[in-house]
Amino acid sequence: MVFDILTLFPEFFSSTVRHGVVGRAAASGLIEVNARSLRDYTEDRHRTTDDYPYGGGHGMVMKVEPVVKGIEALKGSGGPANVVLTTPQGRLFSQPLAEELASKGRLIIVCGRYEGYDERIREFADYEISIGDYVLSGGEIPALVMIDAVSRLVPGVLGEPESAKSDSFSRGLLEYPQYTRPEEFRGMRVPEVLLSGNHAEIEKWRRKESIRRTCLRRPDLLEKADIANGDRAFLEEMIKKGGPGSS
Ligand code: 4H7
Repeated sequence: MVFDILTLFPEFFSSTVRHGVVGRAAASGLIEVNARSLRDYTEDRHRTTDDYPYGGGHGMVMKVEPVVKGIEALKGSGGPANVVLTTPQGRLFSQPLAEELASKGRLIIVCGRYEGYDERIREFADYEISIGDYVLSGGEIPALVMIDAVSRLVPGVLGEPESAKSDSFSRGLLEYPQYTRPEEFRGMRVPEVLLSGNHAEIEKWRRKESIRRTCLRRPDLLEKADIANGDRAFLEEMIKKGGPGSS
């Protein structure tokens, strides 16, 4: 999977690509992250990437030529690529969208800055994506979010293919509670079932806790979640009994 980033701040990306899961994926060649400066695609002496808005108003607008020249230069080398614009006006990023992007093989991600894009830039994009309903000062953090979420889905990046599948949002449910040593901390004990060594019971407990937690914190997720028949009975029981915490 190749990520080509067009940004005013290429240094933003260098440390991410050296750490953790994404870092190891890059080191082993499973992913590649290339950050290019938009200034490389300017042609004026001052390497200008912004300009005043037509019609007036405050702030500056990202110029069309450097972005489009950058996209075209990158498209002209390497394999076919899909172009992603980071923008608060885009489609909301989600696990299914991460899966779709992971199937593309190569993404060119444009990081917006200033007060936004010259509208004509949108013509050159396949996707406009927002990572959530809040305002950021640039598209670099959204790009990093997408790189992380998409890289995890590239075969071989997480040990076994199972690890990505069992991840919380992949099944549409929140994760079950986890514990590690010690068995007791300030009077708070690890649930007995987790110490029992009974793997079938542990599995059942985890599924139930996953559903309980989702019901309690993100009931909106339950409509789309893939819940097996046996678990559906538990969910119904929990709703009847007056909601989470009662079973
Ligand atoms: C493109 C267009 C993404 C990029 C406008 C980017 C939030 C998100 C940006 C803007 C982003 C997200 C310019 C809008 C500055 C906000 C104060 C960069 N913010 N900006 N304005 N939710 N900002 O994905």
